Amino acid sequence: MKVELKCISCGAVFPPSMVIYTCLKCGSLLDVVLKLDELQGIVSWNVFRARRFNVWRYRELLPVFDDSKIVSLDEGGTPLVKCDRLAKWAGVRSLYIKFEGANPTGSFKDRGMTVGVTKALEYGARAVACASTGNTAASMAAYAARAGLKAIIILPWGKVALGKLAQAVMHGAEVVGIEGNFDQALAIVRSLSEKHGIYLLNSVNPWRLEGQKTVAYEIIDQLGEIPDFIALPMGNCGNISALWKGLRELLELSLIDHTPRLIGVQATGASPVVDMFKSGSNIFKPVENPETVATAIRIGNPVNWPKAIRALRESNGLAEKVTDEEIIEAQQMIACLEGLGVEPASAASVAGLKKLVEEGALDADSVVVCICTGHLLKDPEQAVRVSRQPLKVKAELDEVERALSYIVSTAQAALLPSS
Ligand code: AN7
Repeated sequence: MKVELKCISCGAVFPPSMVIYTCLKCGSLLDVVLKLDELQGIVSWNVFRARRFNVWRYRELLPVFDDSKIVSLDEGGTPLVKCDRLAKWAGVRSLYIKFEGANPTGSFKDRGMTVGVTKALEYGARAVACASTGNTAASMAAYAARAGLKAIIILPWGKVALGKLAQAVMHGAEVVGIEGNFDQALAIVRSLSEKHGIYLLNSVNPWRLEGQKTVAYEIIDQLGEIPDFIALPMGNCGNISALWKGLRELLELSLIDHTPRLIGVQATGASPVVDMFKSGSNIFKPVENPETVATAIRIGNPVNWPKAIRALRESNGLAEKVTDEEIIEAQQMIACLEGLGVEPASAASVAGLKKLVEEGALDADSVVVCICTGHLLKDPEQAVRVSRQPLKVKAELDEVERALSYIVSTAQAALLPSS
């Protein structure tokens, strides 16, 4: 497969053998560019669908050169769940949730890590590193363990959800918490990686996005049609960049004849990309002290903002920011109306959709896919905090009945013979 690294700003081109993360000429972001004309007529939905449903179903579109080095946990192939009751709540005709919590470590990051950690092995790295709000850390730790690589993680102390921290330490990563936020952690790990020759696995690494783009392939593959909109949360903005790249590749390969519009959602306390997009400005202003209950997207200076703005503009997309209250309400609705457990950041996609419908920015007759990026169990403390607390009573039937008096009488009406 013909592959090159190309700067998104100055167009400079570099060979895939170089271990670089940004343009050597101007410092801007890099795209992995695949020569898709060689694949015309070779790949088709039928070719893909004859294979197992995971990230590697789309092997021809994944720029890995040595199959024997692939590090996989059978990631991807996640459910696309039709959510009729939630659709009604959000105010759209048709709504699907792409449930990324079903990935091996419970988030969409696994799609990127299977490719990213494989690249680390191809390059001959001995250690990998990332800064993280939690999910990247959990995923990298697991894939590094499977690959036999050392994992180094820098995270914002006290701001990473318990489930994610549990994964990172259990998989044997070296974890350092800084007295600072994600943006500071990312700046530190970028220097650390450069100085010590440690392979960097944040989403500034363009190979990781190659794995993450498969969510675009899967949504079309599963739905069998092109949705009007795909909504997702934005943090460091790797996922929206990857999603858009995947969609453009499908278009170039004539596997779709038009692209969906993207909806990028951020939390009000961390919304630099939404603000820039809505203002129509070309000047990016980072948020100094980002804050939100959705700690996964508590990011004020997203490294991939230029790719995110490009994705939103090219797709004729929409952007919205949502409050913590709106995020929590959406999380509860997804859980109670549909039985899907997602973490707060993931619920932001649904909260943003509902808000856009209310504002009249989005046609209620639309077919929408919301990508729910991470599992409820990632942040169990938040889930307990915002939910009705369990009742504690004596171990006696009448005590339990008294506690349940309302619900027991309703259940009785439904099941007891009515004689
Ligand atoms: C559940 O783990 O940035 O816009 O360090 O965990 O691609 O950054 C996590 C991000 C959305 C945002 N949903 O994705 C990290 C990290 C969940 C997330 C995002 C994240 P990007």
